[in-house]
Amino acid sequence: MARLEILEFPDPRLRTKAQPVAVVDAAIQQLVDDMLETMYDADGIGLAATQVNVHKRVVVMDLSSAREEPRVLINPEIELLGATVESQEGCLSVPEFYEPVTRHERIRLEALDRDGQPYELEAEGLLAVCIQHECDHLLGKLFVDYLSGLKRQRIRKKLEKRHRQSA
Ligand code: K2U
Ligand code: ZN
Repeated sequence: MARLEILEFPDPRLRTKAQPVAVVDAAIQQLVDDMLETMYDADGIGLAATQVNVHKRVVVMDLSSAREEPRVLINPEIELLGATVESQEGCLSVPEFYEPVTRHERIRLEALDRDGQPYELEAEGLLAVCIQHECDHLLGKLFVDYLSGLKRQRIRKKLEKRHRQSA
């Protein structure tokens, strides 16, 4: 297992569109395991492969309080259902910033699990929000893209300054 580096906004690599996984082999399973270790270490409830500079359609999540219920989404496809709802979002790639984002309150998900087996589920609440947030990452989209240009620029400037100071 390995902890991977998480890219931070405005790193342009976060804008890369992920490619579908052709075969769920040992290399993909190792990526899943490394992403889970990285997500748990960063206290996140989700992580997309894009965030660790791997441009494949792979997402891991764990919304359980005990942090013992990992979810693996390979080649996820979602159908947006229900009304829209606004909730506070953060992102491991936009650390320490939280802003309201509007998402669909319910979604239907089709994906492959860590063994390459297909599954589907309907999700609502935080699980639905997180799945939409992670699938946006695979399209090179960040939650700051839903904010005003002024708010996005303010966040970008603050993170660029923090990156310069820690260089
Ligand atoms: O993609 C990521 O950076 C992981 C996010 C997932 C997430 C974003 C928005 C709403 C729900 C999940 C991180 O886990 S951000 C930290 C966090 C933790 C709990 C609830 C909200 C945000
Ligand atoms: Zn994120």
